[in-house]
Amino acid sequence: MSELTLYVDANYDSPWAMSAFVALEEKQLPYELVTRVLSKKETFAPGYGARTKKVPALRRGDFWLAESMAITEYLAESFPFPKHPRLYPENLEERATCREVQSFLRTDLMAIRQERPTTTLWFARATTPLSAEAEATVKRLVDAVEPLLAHGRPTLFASWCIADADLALMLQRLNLNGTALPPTLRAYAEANWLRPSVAKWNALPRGPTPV
Ligand SMILES: N[C@@H](CCC(=O)N[C@@H](CS)C(=O)NCC(=O)O)C(=O)O
Repeated sequence: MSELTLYVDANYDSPWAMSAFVALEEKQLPYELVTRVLSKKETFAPGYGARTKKVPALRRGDFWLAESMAITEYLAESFPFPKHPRLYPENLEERATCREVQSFLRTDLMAIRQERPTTTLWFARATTPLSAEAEATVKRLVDAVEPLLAHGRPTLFASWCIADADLALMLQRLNLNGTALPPTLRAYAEANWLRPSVAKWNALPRGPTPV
């Protein structure tokens, strides 16, 4: 049995599960991927040790950890650079900004998250236009991150960090559903969608509809 087990949703459409998965892939760690069917409340079954009863959860022996940012920070500290690739920038301010972007994506932008759920990335696309509130939220997102990407690189900073995967997913909610983004943001989202760790998540076997 591998030392690390990552529990994710059986639809592979949790953005937070994707973040933890990408972190393990980027760290090049061996791990076992286990799914739970959320609609069947499988995270509430006996034996599922995550305090939050949510995915993602990381198990390392008897130690269980939920919350995607806690997981990615734990992986960063447990398997540090230079033996393992970085998840967070070396520079203090860049590292703080990486966490700022991660936190913003997790705690805000609800109108985008509700009207462009992640099922529209991996199952059927959205069929209704964005509400005025969602349009305003798109503007706030674009205004927040466009200056960070004005350099035109496919990464927020000189090297990739975990916030790149998280931000690309948020932007793809819009791009893949036909909302026009500034060209730099669109190119950034599409480049990150093809990054091997993210592409591996995208290629996981999903049924035709969510379970
Ligand atoms: N803040 C958490 C959010 C985790 C979360 O909301 N997971 C959802 C799937 S996206 C879940 O497990 N839902 C099952 C439930 O609430 O019963 C994180 O970043 O990991």
